[in-house]
Amino acid sequence: MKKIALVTGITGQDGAYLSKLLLEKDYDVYGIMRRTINRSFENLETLGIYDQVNFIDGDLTDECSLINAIKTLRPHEVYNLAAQSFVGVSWDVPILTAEVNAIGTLKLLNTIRYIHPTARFYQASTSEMFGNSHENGLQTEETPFHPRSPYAIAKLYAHWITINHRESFGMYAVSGILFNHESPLRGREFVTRKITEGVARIKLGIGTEIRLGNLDAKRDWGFAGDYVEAMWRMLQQAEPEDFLISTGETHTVREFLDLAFAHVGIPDWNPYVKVDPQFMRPADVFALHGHSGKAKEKLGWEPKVHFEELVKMMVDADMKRLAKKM
Ligand code: NAP
Ligand code: G4F
Repeated sequence: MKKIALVTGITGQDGAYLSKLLLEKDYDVYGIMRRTINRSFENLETLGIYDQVNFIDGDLTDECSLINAIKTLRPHEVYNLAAQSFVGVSWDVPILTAEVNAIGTLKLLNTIRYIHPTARFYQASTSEMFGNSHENGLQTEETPFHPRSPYAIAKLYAHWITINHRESFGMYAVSGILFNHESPLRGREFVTRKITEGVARIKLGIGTEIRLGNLDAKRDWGFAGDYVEAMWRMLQQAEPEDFLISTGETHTVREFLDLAFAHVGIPDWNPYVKVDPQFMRPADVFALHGHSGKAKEKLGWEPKVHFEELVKMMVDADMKRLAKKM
């Protein structure tokens, strides 16, 4: 019999890559999908799997829909990827962010606890929970948390309530503390995609500038396709444990700009990039740099795609997509 996986956030970047991986591993894949006027299946279509996954109407804030999904499917594995995932907007919609990211996670865990407690549960935690906290420049599973945005604070609640369900009720519930991971499917408001799309537009003559905020921020950027493999491995262990997932390399936004512009033959990006205060955050996280030694040792997981290759992959994808429309 095929294993059943339920993925919240199936239409997002990670939801699409994870669904592809699970289908390759012969799972029946179901996704909880919000009702909107124009449903976005773009990511699933881009990966060519739209017609291979199944959808259940629901929303993380609506407990009835979660009960329906868990009761109907009785899934072997539940991946909770749904979130208001944009840090920048979380100061503008802090209550929504808390209701989806924090209380939504509690509702899902609680539903599993009462209806189908043997389901294995993955929570999409984040390096944003560390804020500016580090140990000699690095973050590990042991680094203290100090969240600096409504997004990260809500995610920290979800992280601890996941651990609490494991410790209190013996559930197989784990949290993956994932550092930034990107791809051609990345949402357009995130800095990497904003840059690669902007570079492609400039190169094709349909754009003139990119407006950005803090160019000195440093992130540990990996490839989403690699990171979903780590999520799946976390649910295949003998004992439930939390893991940090990162590349171990950190780069500034400036370095991302250097590589992206150089890849299309523009050596100096200064004339095209404007710093705009509207993209500065009330409290930014200045540098993220993860050490994923535990994941390497226990999950046998390592990133395959490195920074330069990731930047080129994203620029090439945006060039191809936009050129087709011209
Ligand atoms: P994403 O592309 O923004 O996708 C978010 C998904 O959540 C979308 O499918 C969205 O559905 C869904 N969603 C939002 N609110 C919902 C609600 N109330 N009920 C049900 N679904 C809802 O995010 P991602 O980059 O794939 O990230 C996946 C998860 O990992 C998120 O929880 C994010 O916070 C976390 N994370 C991401 C990274 C990263 O670097 N990508 C790093 C660490 C942790 P719609 O299509 O309807 O909007
Ligand atoms: O691309 P970002 O918006 O990603 P951020 O804030 O690191 O969050 C992403 O990664 C987290 C994992 O660490 C996830 F939990 C979260 O869901 C999301 O996927 O910003 C990255 C950096 C920030 O320091 C920001 O201030 O880039 C800086 N930046 C500079 N100019 C900008 C811009 N960010 C955005 N989005 N837009 C700009 O114009």
